[in-house]
Amino acid sequence: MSAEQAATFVKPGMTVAMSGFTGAGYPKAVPGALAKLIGDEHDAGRDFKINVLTGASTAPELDGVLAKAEGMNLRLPYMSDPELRRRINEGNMEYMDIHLSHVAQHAWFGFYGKIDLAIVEVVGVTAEGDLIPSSSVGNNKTWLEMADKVIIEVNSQQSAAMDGMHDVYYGTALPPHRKPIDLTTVRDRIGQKYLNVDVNKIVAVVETDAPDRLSPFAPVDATSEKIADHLLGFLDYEIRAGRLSEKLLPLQSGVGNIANAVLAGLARGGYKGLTAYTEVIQDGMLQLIKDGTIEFASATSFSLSEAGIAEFNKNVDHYRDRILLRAQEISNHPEIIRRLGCIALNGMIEADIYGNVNSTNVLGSHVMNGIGGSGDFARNGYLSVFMSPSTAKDGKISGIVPFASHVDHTEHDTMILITEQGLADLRGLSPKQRAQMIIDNCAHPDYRPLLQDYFDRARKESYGKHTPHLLGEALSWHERFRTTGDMRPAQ
Ligand code: 0RQ
Repeated sequence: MSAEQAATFVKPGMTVAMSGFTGAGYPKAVPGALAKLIGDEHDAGRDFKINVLTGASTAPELDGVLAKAEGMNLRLPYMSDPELRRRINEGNMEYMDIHLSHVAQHAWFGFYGKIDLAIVEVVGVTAEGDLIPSSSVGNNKTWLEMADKVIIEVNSQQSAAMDGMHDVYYGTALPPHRKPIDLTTVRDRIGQKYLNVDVNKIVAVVETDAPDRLSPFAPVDATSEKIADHLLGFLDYEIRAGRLSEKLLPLQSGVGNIANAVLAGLARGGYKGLTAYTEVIQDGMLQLIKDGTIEFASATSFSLSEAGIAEFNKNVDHYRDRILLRAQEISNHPEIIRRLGCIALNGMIEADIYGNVNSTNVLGSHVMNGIGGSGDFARNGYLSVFMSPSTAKDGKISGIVPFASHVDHTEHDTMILITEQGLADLRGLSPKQRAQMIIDNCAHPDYRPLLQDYFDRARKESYGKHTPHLLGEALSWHERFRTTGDMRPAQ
């Protein structure tokens, strides 16, 4: 049926679970028709808002249109749409930022209530009535199982050659009946190619022919290149120290320009035969798979630019043997991440002198995208690395601050911090040793003396001397930025 007809199955107050992960595999047509319907209802003076659950971020055709229509009461988990971000930060709707590995199980635990409807994009439907997953798997298995009703969008623009690239695991259970997940290498297939669906729940099938959101990346700049070089130097050091082999351990790479640039940098490192156990395959990773730097990658979605999609479609047979897409509860599963010993590489907004990392909230209050899977990997990885330029907004903001204005990853989860200034290896160090290393190696020269001054005074005047802080001053840099537009004090 048409998207307009299908959208009429959505009623005010419903919890609607949709496909989509980092701009891939989200429904392209029904959300737009729904936004129109919501707009019409609002014009007629009637309230119409829904709760929207997804895998991760989607695109303007989903988050953007529903945000513009003021159609969402609650949204979870990770998002990156500017319209949606604006409304969340204006305080006009609720947003819950949740570890991506938690979403499916929390839904099963009943933490989000009943799921009324699932809207899921697929590449096709098999003769047996199974669904061929699209460019992301995300939480689709859970949404199809839990929802009362299901709308399927069949997108003919998604490459049919993706058939067979998915591994959907149906072995998860609820505590106390859980069993170990038998995945011991990144290549292991533990599930099935297709998603199951109870056909009796399907109320609509909508055909679409539209591309995924195309994710352009900033060209690799000198700052990102320096960050990548510090990381490469560190990996080399670890190999020489005998803590890593030349094949490293499975890489996880976060989203964003820095992460993409770091992956491109790995190609320069001369590695061959690496593996990835990650969430997202960005352009940088596709390139590494193409040139043999990475020989196998497991993820839950693609997030490619136009050029990346063209490259994938051109050489799909090459990629099909080297990529598996899994449900996000498996791609991000703590048990597996710890077993495989992933090297977690994620971006950050700021870190404090002790290594607490803020990935999500600018000035402690304005959410950027959400924690995504960074926490799943940072807590459980063999190594957890956080990277960022040492300053933001033309030097007016320091990426290294006395006290993080919001904490997503505690000091206990941060092993390595990298800025273009250098790398701080925090393993085996006490808080005061960590602070000195972060100030010396990662802070920008404009801010280094200020941080040193704060730390020196804190060591003398702090209430306790284990993690010295001047509480009245700890967030003063953020406050100064708010009032003067610059974290640096006026000269
Ligand atoms: O904003 O474009 O308006 O200038 O943040 O910053 O330096 O381009 O870095 O693209 O790597 O993103 C943490 C957001 C970094 C990302 C974050 C501003 C900066 C710019 C982007 P502008 P950069 P990146 C797996 C892992 C959490 C989720 C995650 C992220 C914009 O890495 O979302 O890791 N991580 N998931 O100017 C104010 C600061 C700032 C700042 C940067 N201190 N204050 N603004 N910015 N630092 C994938 C998934 O989970 C799906």
